[in-house]
Amino acid sequence: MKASKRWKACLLAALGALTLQLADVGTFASGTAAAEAAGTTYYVDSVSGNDSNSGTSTGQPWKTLGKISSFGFSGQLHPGDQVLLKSGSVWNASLDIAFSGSAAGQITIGSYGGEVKPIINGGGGSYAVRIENRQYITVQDIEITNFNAAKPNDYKTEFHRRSGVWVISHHEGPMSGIQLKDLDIHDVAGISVSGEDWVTDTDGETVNKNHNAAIMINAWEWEANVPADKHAYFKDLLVENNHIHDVQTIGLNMDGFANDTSQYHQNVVIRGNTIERTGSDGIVVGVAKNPLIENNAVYDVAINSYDFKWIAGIWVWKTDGAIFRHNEVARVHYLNAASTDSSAFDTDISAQGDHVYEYNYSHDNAGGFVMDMGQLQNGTNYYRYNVSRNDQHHRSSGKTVEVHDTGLFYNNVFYNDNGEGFLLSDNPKSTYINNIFYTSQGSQPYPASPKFYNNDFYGATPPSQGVRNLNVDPKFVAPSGGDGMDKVDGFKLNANSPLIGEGRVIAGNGGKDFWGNALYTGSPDIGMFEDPASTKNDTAAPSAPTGLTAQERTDSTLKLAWTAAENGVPLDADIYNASTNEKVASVIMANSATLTGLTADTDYSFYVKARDLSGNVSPASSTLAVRTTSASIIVDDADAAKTGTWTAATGGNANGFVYAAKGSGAKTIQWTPNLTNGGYYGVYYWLPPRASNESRATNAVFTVQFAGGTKSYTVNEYTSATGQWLLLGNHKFEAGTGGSVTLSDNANDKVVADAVRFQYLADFGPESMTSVTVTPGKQQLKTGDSTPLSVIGADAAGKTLDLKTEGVAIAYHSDAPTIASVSAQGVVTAVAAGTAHIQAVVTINGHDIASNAAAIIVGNGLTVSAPVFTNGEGAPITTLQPSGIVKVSTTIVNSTDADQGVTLIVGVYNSNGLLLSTTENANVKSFTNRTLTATIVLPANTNGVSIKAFVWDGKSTLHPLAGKTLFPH
Ligand SMILES: [Ca+2]
Ligand SMILES: [Ca+2]
Ligand SMILES: [Ca+2]
Repeated sequence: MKASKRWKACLLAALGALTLQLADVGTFASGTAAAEAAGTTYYVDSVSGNDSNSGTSTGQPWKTLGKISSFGFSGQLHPGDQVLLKSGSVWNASLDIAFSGSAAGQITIGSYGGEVKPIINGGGGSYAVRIENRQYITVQDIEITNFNAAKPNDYKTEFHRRSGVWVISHHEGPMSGIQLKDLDIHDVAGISVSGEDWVTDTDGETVNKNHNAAIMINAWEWEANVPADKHAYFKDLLVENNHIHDVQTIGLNMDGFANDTSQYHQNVVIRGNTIERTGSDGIVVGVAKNPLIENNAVYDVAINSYDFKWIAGIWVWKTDGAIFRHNEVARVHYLNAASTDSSAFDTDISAQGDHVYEYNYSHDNAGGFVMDMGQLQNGTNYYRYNVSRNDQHHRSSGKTVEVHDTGLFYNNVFYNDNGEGFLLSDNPKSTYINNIFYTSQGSQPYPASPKFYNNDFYGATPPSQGVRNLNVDPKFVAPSGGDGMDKVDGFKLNANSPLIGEGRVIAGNGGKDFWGNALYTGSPDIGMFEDPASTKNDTAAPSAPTGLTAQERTDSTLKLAWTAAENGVPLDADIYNASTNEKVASVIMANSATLTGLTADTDYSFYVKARDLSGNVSPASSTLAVRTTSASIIVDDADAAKTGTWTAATGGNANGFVYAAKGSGAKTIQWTPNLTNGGYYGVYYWLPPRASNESRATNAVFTVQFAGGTKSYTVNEYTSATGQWLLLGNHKFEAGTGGSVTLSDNANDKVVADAVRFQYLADFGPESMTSVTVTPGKQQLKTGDSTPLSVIGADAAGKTLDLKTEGVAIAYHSDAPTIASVSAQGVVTAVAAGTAHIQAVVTINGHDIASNAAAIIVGNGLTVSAPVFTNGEGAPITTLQPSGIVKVSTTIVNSTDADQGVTLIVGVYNSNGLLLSTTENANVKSFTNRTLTATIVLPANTNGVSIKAFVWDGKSTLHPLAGKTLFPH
């Protein structure tokens, strides 16, 4: 018996459970600037200025950017000073900001003399404006470009490291107080064509697209031993109200190198920027602690590239917490399956802590609303009060929501009226509450693993595995589309919406809806709108839960079950330890919970209180007294009886383990427990981890001697060996030493022997079973596929047991073996097209129990006809007309819906084989023939242009269509 384990409550409800640890959004300083210091103002005029002037009046302006740099570099600019560039001036030069303000005051570079911003054309160098190892600098109200006017398209054929504003820090300690505001940055012709591929630029440096941005913020270190106070990062950095457009680069990219979060960028605010028509990503923030990214509008991301990869609208990596709010992201582009990503938002690699996405408007993005990399440590991605409108799922995974991290989605609107529907990741760590899913795709398939509570699924059948998911018209005010946050107003609910007052209380919810209405008015509403005028309110507490019982007991766990409902809906519940009145577990909308970490052979008592959707708490249930079972009994190899010589090895479960070379049965080891009480036990074997070069038997035979018989289990000690308890089977034993487990050296290679564990299961075993079910009850296979079936027994109370692991006889029968055959072990093989049924007959206590007949539908998979090319009127075409319309049609025969998600993709290529554009068609999801048609608009110049059609089966690689695939040919 283990000494008192830590009291831990683990939640496991019949329908899934969740601990709601909701993000509490902190308040952020707004890119804190230095204190205001009175300073001198200098003026610069590219037309009438003269560097010999004093610069201190509009009548005595300087002329060049070089004068600013040299004047500042020689220490003549001071905190509080301003250097203003005259409206209408143009400099074909770069500006090096070689000076710093201080905590006493910023040095500001700005403009004067009119509304038109002065222009700095960088001319194709690595930057137009650079701030290197400087701080307390504000740059504002300037128009900035950076391209080579003599070769404006050189970015297509050459590689240049080019940014508009380049802020760098290296080896000089943290740099504070950089502010970039109201800049107009465009025509920055950097590297956008190579995705994440590394290329050698014109200076011989190895770079990729991530080194180029309209605003590039770098912290670098290239030496191993940097003094502690010299690590490079930024503090109090503000990028606000800039207009970045028509660039061949990322819009804004902030990177860094630190691994220690104390050297992450701090107090970073990216606010109010408009970013349009970029070469790759919109906004990327890396290596930052709690960056705030708010009120930005990002449109047509990556439209200026023809070879991008892994891009997204706004995303973060290696962040320790982040907030994205009130941002609009629209039309993030996508080229083909290789370009992937293309989502609006992304929590990317090496992130940790809570990331909050709230009040954002995502629409018409090719790769969907959001993705993550499944690497988030010690945190949750929270998505609340956002809208995703007509986001698509053109990415390698084919998902609108591509998530692997722990994520909680609540009170969002997913709206789709373009027939694409939503495809959500089948992620068991995702929970959806109070969301509206509105789709025109009637056969919407929702995944099985996420937890769905109290959402509205309109336009398609709600997922069956959820709890209280509605299927009603939400009655939006007037959902429309288009750019601008005001276009979201149509997703408010009409006063007669059936979703008002039907939501579920969420604690720590941020306090307001998308429009700033307080949470909650009366009972919560479903969706992103909390109607401030609603009067619907539930203030009545539910009745006390009834029927509290211990459904399952082990030596360390108890599964409690009860009944508590309001209007037929299971309620939230809190489980209390009755002797301390401490809350030990909570569940969402479920009537059971499994408590873990308990002590064996110990008395406990519990009561339960229920909470309704509005948070009203019931009286306590009656108290349940319950005792955990005896501890499991472990017999180590050291205590087992051996014949022959076994060799000792270190490691394993306890006191090392032993092994024997392959033999013919002369060497045996027998583990014999001394059981204090009779009954059913789970018999487990500890398989020590296998060294990578170690050979082991794949057919070690373990024989269990139980009350009334023996059963042998073949264990693959080679491939299964990661160091874990493996269940051999559940068997009945008498009290005492009559039972045992035996292993011999009669195997195909070395056998290893460590510990055996007997886990008491109480009075529960095969003879309790009254019904048998073969699962899955229906499945579709392609000819040649093989798949194992499960055989599950259930007793009258609904407790289940996997009978394939029991010592019971199971006979399988196929009613059409020429279509689907079944082996003695219950493995089905699809032989030919058609439908067969498989039944299992289980013999228990001398009588037979027959299972359901599981349907096996066998098909031949996918066949595709040759494509037909016609013009807009349906007539066959022989030439490609400039700007003409081409329709491409093909017929798909999809013999099983295991191939669902078949897509026709048509690409237009130039004479060099470069993809100019693609068009995709909706999916095929039926068994029958289906014609797909894609419409292409040709470019104005069709010299050398060709069209190629593909079929994407949603699973592996692109399949070119059979037959005539290229036009012209
Ligand atoms: Ca309400
Ligand atoms: Ca109530
Ligand atoms: Ca051992």
